[in-house]
Amino acid sequence: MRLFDFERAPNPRRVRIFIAEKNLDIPKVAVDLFAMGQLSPEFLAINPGGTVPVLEADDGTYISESIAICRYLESLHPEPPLFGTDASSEAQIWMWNNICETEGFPAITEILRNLSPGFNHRALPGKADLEQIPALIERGRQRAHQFFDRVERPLSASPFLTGPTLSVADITLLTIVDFAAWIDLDAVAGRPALDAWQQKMSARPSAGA
Ligand SMILES: N[C@@H](CCC(=O)N[C@@H](CS)C(=O)NCC(=O)O)C(=O)O
Repeated sequence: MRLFDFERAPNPRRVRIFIAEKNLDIPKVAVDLFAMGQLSPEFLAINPGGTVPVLEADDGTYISESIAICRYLESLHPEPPLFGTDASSEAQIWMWNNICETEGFPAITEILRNLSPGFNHRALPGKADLEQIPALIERGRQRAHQFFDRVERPLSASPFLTGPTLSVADITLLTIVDFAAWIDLDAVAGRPALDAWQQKMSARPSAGA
């Protein structure tokens, strides 16, 4: 088993944190996004979407999408459970993870990719030559604040996003909160529950993975 990884990028970090919480040791293959390694013919043969992370399973199949990699590892290594233990907890975890993936991550990505000169003509991942759209920066900021406001309520009510124990949804959220700092968006300012939760999450050894 091998993980195609890039140390600086938030989605691979999600999987590395998950692996650390599971106490697993999976060899890594670095794909240098700064050198456009994700668009090399060799890597595109592995993942035509041109994104990391990708897990090469022991049966030779390739799994892209962070949540799919995490779910695969959960099946192989159920302890500690990070996808819930019954119908209700599983549903809450998938619900919040999906909210993070569809509302949180895209908001920050939208700002970064339309703001940073490094993403000029690469406004979306992949090979397409796409212009930046400056109007999406402000829209992304509004979307991001709306998202961080939304997670403040469950974090005010329980220690973790979906209840008393850590789940994959917390891992996804931590990477989004830390990713927001890349575009100078302070996610925790004025959100005391998110602030306390981020400090707690950042103190876990897995956060450094
Ligand atoms: N939905 C994918 C997103 C993967 C993704 O966007 N990865 C970024 C790094 S965080 C990437 O590889 N970007 C390549 C590019 O921008 O060309 C997942 O969950 O893993």
